[in-house]
Amino acid sequence: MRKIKSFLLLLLAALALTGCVGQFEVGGEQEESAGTDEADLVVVGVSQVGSESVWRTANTVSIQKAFTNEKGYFLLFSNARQKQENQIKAIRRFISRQVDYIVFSPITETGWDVVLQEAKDAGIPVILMDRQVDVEDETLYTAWVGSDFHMEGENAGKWLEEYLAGQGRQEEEIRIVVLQGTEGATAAIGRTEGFQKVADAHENWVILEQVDAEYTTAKGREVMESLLDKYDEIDVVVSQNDDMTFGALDAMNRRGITTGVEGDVIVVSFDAVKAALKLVEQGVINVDIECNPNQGEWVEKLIQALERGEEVEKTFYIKEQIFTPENVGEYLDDREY
Ligand code: GYE
Repeated sequence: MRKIKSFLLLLLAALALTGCVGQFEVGGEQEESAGTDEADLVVVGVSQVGSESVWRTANTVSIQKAFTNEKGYFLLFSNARQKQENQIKAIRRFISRQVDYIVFSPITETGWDVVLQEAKDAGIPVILMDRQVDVEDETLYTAWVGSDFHMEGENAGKWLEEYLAGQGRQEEEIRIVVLQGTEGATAAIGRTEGFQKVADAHENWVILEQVDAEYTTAKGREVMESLLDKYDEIDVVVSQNDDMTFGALDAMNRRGITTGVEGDVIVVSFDAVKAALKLVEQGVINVDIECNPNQGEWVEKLIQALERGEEVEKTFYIKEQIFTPENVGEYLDDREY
């Protein structure tokens, strides 16, 4: 038995030397890496939140495209499967491996001071992607690349304001439910606050309930079902990502409730992934507030600048837009995710 074990270890070592090992496991967590010798490459450790949504998968693809061996990078990619403790473990592994940069999308905003201090003490720059951290000392990270979630929420509110005005419903009571993303995540906080700001200016808007549906289709369906059990009349569903929207639509369809342009319930969604944009085109979803997942290229540009020894901006907002049945047609064909 022992012989077999040492043979396997030798084999693994030999494969590692020839650069043929495409992925490896450390401390029970799997990290995937491109299969080339890392010696002359810039080593980047990326800790991703999970694979909870279509948006997240597109975000991961953008990272993988940005950090290739051809471009001079050795990428260590770790999927935290929606658990903060897994992200903390991954960051610690990156530190002990002495990577050149740590990139990560923090699942929630709090709880990062200690591990980011460890990265700082090790002299490893940290770049935040997508979501932000709430830390005492802002120097614990170098820069952040992501979306203006507050503006996204506000845009959803402003769109609804105009839409209802167009229907002459400024005086009528408008009953709204909100499916929120992961509690404590920057995207959920910003979208909630931004929408609330507009809602506060309308006495006739009644937010019946805001419920955490974790950014997944399954949870979106479950939460929507319980809201439909509870409230006889819902005029608007605001769903903070497309995956939850798919679940909510399913729950409504099953009860014969129609949605969208011609339907009973107005649906406001976020992300704007291709499958949802098709539903916008069909008039099933009224509006989709874009959140752009293609952040890899921007993170890579930042790292290039840091490699040249340049100063970089602390915050970098990605451009995004709003899709309605009127404009969606011209974007649909080119949508990759
Ligand atoms: O909207 C959702 C994802 O943080 C912007 O997380 C991101 C959100 C995105 O799972 O689909």
